[in-house]
Amino acid sequence: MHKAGFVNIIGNPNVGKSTLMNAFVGEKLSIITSKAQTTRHRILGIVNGEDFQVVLSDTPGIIKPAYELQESMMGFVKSAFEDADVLLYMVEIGEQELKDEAFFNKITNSKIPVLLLLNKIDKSNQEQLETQVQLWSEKVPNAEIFPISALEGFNIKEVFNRIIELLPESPAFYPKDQLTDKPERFFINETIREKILMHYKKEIPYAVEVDTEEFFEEENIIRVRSVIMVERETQKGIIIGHKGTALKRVGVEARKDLEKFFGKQIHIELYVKVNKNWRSNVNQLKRFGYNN
Ligand code: GDP
Ligand code: K
Ligand code: MG
Repeated sequence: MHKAGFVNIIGNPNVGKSTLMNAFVGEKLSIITSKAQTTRHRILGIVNGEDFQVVLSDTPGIIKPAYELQESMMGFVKSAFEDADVLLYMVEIGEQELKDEAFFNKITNSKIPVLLLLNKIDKSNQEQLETQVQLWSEKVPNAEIFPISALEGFNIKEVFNRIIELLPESPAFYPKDQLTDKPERFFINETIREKILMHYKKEIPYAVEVDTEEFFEEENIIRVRSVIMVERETQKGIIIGHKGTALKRVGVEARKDLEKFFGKQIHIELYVKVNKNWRSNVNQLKRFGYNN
């Protein structure tokens, strides 16, 4: 018998959704930083076995949209409710507030099985853990609760086994050697964006989008040319930095990660361009893959 289905990870920003998805897939498909809104898209990660295929989807954290880009990000979250066989609702130890009541009601009224993953238990003690498990079992009575550490891989296997049990009998949806639905360029864009999130402060990370305009794969090397889009001239100066050192660091760190990801040498050419208000411009957003 072969099982296959869709498993969607939802929850507040920064609880560890992308960390979990990468842990399941065993590859860094989703970028991870300590900043909210690191994940902007819905990203599929596929785990293949002889008699199963689990199609996970990582989504942006649940927020109240303030501009067009965020509207689109929440569209990805909404669709995650609609096509799942199993919902993974992730919360973190110490989390109290539910940022969006409507989403929370969808979870508690879900007809789809819900696994509530209480993450980051590596940061808690036994007493705190027991209190939190009690709390969440009252808040979401329809869920099965798994205390986990996505970062350390604790209890991950148990969650995975339960997912497989819950999946319907079905042939695979994607070829068995496929890991994701996203093209190579997407991972280049995202890796560069991760480095920007890590190294620049305040509004810079949120004003940035990356677009890989050229991608040439040769036998021993991949050559790419990517543009970093910002909204204002001053932001361009900050991204580049004194004598270009700041931008250079982004390029060097992204290259190291991407060489691991592709298993090949990579040459990245980076440049910065001002593109006013791309976050509010529907046509620009479509171009960057936010149409959903
Ligand atoms: P997302 O916004 O829900 O996708 O969260 P991320 O996966 O980007 O993680 C947000 C932050 O929490 C990052 O700094 C992670 O390293 C950290 N994190 C994720 N899982 C764990 C965990 O199990 N334990 C601890 N201590 N930190 C974690
Ligand atoms: K994050
Ligand atoms: Mg994320």
